Amino acid sequence: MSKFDVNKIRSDFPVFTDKSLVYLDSAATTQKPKQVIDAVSDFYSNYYANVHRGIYELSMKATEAYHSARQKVANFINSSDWRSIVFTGGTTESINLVAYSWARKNLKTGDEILITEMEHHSNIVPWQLVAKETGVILKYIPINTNGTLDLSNIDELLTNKTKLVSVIHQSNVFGTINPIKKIITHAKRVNALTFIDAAQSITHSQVDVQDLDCDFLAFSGHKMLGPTGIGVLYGKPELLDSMTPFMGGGDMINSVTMTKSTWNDIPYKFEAGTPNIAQAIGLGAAIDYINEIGISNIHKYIQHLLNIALEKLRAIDKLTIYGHQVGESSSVISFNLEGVHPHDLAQFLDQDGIAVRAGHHCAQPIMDKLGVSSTIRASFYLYNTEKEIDKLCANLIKTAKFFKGL
Ligand code: 7TS
Repeated sequence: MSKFDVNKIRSDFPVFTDKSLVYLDSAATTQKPKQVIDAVSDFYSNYYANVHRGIYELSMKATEAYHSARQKVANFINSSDWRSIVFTGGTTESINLVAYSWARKNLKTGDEILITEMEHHSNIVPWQLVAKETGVILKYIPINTNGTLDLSNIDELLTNKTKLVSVIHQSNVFGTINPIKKIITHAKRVNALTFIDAAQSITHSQVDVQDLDCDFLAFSGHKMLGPTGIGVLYGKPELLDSMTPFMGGGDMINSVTMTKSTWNDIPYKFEAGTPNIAQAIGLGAAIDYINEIGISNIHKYIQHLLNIALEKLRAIDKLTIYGHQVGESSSVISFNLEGVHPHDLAQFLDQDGIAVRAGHHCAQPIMDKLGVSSTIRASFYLYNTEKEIDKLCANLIKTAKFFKGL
């Protein structure tokens, strides 16, 4: 870990001037370094204007910065074409865009969409809505209780009726990293399109859309040090080109008459109205920050924290960890402490400044499979420390003792 200086990293995050804060909820959203906050503030303070409109310097500067952010995103996921990057409000909006602009337009009764039981609700509900409206059948790759996908029946689940396979890259509950390349290869055999939900994985792993050869991929800026309100839909340009817009309005048209309109080129066709300019610029700054440290260094550091946390948590009596038994996993640990409701436990931890999430993590099918209503979830990012893991474990032991004594 010699090249990775966590103290220097922490000093970039204004929130950590509060030394008592132990922030272990980065899977929900990450804290922001001053470089991102400053980039957003600089835009609002010094060159704020709308994009794609004015023939004046400020607007041109804003447009340039907005475009540069898009190019940074394209480079970050190794897309060779900036037109493949659609700015959205977040992963949820990216998935809904495809559900509206592609699925509702191209699928018919009896066609099938294949997802997994491991999905976040945002990769379940949009497809349920499509299924309800179109008669499409929604099928699920099952999960094992150890937090992995059960791919043993993938050949039966994929049929010539399967038109889309949409899969979470890294589970926001188990931390499991799914074998998405293998799943994409299977999907291609039946000519299904593929959609990868990279909301968790993008934060610490090299996601390469050319290597994956997926058709769509989505993620959120706020989970990777960027602002809220900005997300990305990657789509293969020819596919995006063939799709009709999700929303109508300014900026997404080529021409408008009283009777009809024609569409702008991609990606603008999918960005109706004034976009989230400041947020996109902030996302660009977040990518610069991540690149400066190096995504592989971030990954190594998170794996180091994960291994320490797993070892220490496993040593705590009556604590059940969900997942992390076989295969690849990262950054997220869900667990329960026998006899303590996760919400009570989260409140106890909060009293000592430890922020963890308690709940179903927008993944109720996983909770059903595990036979629990909720779990505690601790998630790590580049600014967390071994000391914080020690504090978490010490508090868990203290809380367990307290509840035993009741
Ligand atoms: N997909 C995954 C894998 C996620 O973890 C999340 C958010 C989303 C999609 C939705 O992202 P959004 O930015 O559009 O909301 N996950 C979580 C979480 O685990 N706790 O809070 C939000």
